[in-house]
Amino acid sequence: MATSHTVQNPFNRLLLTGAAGGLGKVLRESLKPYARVLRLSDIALMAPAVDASEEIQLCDLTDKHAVHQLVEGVDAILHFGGVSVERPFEEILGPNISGVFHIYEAARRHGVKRVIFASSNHVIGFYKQDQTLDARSPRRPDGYYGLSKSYGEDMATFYFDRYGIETVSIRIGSSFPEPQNRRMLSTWLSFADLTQLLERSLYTPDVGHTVVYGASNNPNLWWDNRYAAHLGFAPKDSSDVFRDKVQAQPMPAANDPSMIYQGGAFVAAGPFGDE
Ligand code: NAI
Ligand code: 15L
Repeated sequence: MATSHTVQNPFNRLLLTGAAGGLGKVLRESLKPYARVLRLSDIALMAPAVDASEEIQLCDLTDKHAVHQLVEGVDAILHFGGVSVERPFEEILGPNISGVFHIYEAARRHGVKRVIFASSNHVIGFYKQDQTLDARSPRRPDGYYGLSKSYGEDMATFYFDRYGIETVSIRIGSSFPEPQNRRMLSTWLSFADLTQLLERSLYTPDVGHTVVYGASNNPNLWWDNRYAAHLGFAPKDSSDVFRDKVQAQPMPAANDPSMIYQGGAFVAAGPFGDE
């Protein structure tokens, strides 16, 4: 993705967790204009820093002390690290639940005023695909992963109410190079639109705790961003250009969860631990 444009007020130092992951690798490039220094962190190894504009700091989100060291000296946090799919509760607990607590506690102790939280559509995954939701629709998590993101959103509300730390929680739909199936024709978020949404989330003043759905300008959207209008997010891409390619795939059965629920196959994962 092109990153050549100049930003008037880049942050001095931004922290990106999950930097070795699928989105992390993309954001490592696309966030460059927004910070003099991008601190890149993950539990997994990643490519070394290219120059002084990057800092690599390996960190396990379950390690409170390490997270406190990680957050020192940053102006804002883009929290993308953690388990990103449905897994047994015990695997999610440390990285996603303790991890998000460690991030907010470290933000409080180091005076960081803004967090961008990579939440997920799986906080509302049990709604049917013919329903339109906004940020005030009651959450209906579709598994332990969705529950952990729901908890992260509550953590964000608490840290704003109690300590004034602002958050934009982005309920990302499906952010991949292309929509991979029929469901993603509704949920797809292009990398360029994700970057625009992060830019708006970093620079918009007085966001409190804002919840925004992260989807491109797709036909047949299930999500209404009326309560995040102050962000000024205006997605430019659309899944429509991939429609023919996706619709050439075999049609799933009518009772397949991917055809019924907003969370798709996640609603049918598990139970775990019965084997
Ligand atoms: P990913 O699984 O590729 O990246 C997540 C990264 O977190 C990995 O590099 C992993 O090593 C790291 N991580 C896991 N446990 C950790 C720990 N204990 N300590 C430190 N780092 C740890 O996922 P992806 O697709 O890049 O997603 C990034 C974020 O966005 C995740 O939080 C995910 O839940 C969220 N998201 C992504 C969506 C998408 O469509 N890609 C949709 C909705 C939410
Ligand atoms: C997510 O939350 C996952 O992190 C991602 O891998 C996709 O499964 C996405 O949701 C989705 O719902 O398509």
